[in-house]
Amino acid sequence: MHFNKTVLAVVAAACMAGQAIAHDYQVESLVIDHPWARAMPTTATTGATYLRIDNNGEVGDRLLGVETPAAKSAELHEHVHAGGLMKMQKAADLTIDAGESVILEPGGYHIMLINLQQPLVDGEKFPMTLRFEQAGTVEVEVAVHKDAPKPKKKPAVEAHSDHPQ
Ligand SMILES: [Cu+2]
Repeated sequence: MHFNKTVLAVVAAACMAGQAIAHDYQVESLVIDHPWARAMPTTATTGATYLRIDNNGEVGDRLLGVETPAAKSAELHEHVHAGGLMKMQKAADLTIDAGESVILEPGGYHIMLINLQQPLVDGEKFPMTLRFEQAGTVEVEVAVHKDAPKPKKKPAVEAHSDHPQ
């Protein structure tokens, strides 16, 4: 009796936590986790979207293109250090190797929204379509936040990049 109650309480807590953070999408062997964009002043014409892609498959994939009704165009950008300055530039595509993860985050890769068609308001969402070479297309909902969400704990595979072997 007492044991059952405890188990139920743990399960309930896990479900609630899952609902609060569940915001991921699966297409073939790719998992796209928590797409979000930073809230911008209503006068802004550009914005940036971030997300994480896990490739749980046996073959690598590439993000080839992005489209969203929220902007006239969406480009994959990367930040590079040039002459002591940080600047961003268009990246041709994004490779997600088999068993690896790629994180688009502030200061790194991001999806640049150019000529916003609607303001990016904190708490709102907009759809975005990602086109992958292998997995095809997937539509995700991008959540608009004022601040970067706390990163989830990283899976063990990412530790491998620290050990070139
Ligand atoms: Cu950019």
